[in-house]
Amino acid sequence: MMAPRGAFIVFEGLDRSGKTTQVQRLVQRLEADGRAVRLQKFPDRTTSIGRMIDSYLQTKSDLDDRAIHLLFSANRWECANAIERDLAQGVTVIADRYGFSGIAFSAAKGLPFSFCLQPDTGLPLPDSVIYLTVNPEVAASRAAYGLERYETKDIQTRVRERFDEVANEVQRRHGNIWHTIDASGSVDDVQEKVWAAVTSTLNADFPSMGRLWM
Ligand code: DGP
Repeated sequence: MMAPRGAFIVFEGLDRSGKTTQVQRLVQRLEADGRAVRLQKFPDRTTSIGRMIDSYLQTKSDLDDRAIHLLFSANRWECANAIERDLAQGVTVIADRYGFSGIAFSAAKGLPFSFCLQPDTGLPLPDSVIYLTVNPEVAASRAAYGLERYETKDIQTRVRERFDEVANEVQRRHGNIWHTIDASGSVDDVQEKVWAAVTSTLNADFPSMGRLWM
């Protein structure tokens, strides 16, 4: 008999929402539970496309808004086969960001929503999206805010508004896969909420692999 496929769980959130800490803790907890897990960070800055993105984010280079949007998407596509392969082998794949950030950040800069969706159409569809919200004042007061291109309160406020539109679009096209979690509390409190959302996904019968925006 074929092993059941792994779950694909995506984390999204504003910068400094504590997303990376939560993702690392979740991976450790799933491993302690005996699951095969792989963490996939986006942007994946290790590839040659990823290095161009890294240089852009660190404001070492400038790029047209559409060009950088397409590079972020290309960076997801170059990792898509490995994600599908792992899922098929029963590995749980956790992504720290995915195409939903791409839309929220690029739409916040003024690109049309329909343009932003297009290049990601057909990517592996997550079984669950965990979106960590935190109000922009709380985010701004957390450590190391302001080091990269998008880390200003003004941009984060606009990104937050765009994420609400993205959540609506996901609901409309893909049903109830989006979980919004308030991440203003302590790391432990947030972790418990994340764990509840993740275990409800893992315990459900997830369908065969879907395609984003299709
Ligand atoms: P991180 O490595 O998680 O700190 O994310 C890097 C930054 O890049 C963060 O400010 C969010 C932004 N970002 C992530 N994905 C995309 C994308 O697809 N498009 C755009 N424009 N920005 C993105």
